[in-house]
Amino acid sequence: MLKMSVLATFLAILALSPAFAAQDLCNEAHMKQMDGMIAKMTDATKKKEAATALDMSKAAMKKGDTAGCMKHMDEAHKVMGL
Ligand SMILES: [Cu+2]
Repeated sequence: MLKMSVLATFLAILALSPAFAAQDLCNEAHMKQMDGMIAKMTDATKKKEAATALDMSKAAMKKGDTAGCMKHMDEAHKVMGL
């Protein structure tokens, strides 16, 4: 039961946190945040996978392709277990 309430709290924080609102994820600040989170990953394979997805997300962001940016960002998040 404790595990469930921790998860529920975590999800509530994600939902409420402006940093994790979908429309706010494709920006330099969040990219920096992602870089930091990926740098802390311990699984080398997943780390590389997440970094690759994030690179594609950054490339899409530079082109002004928010949908593409979100798509690759989502991939990176999934690899990171978010
Ligand atoms: Cu992200």
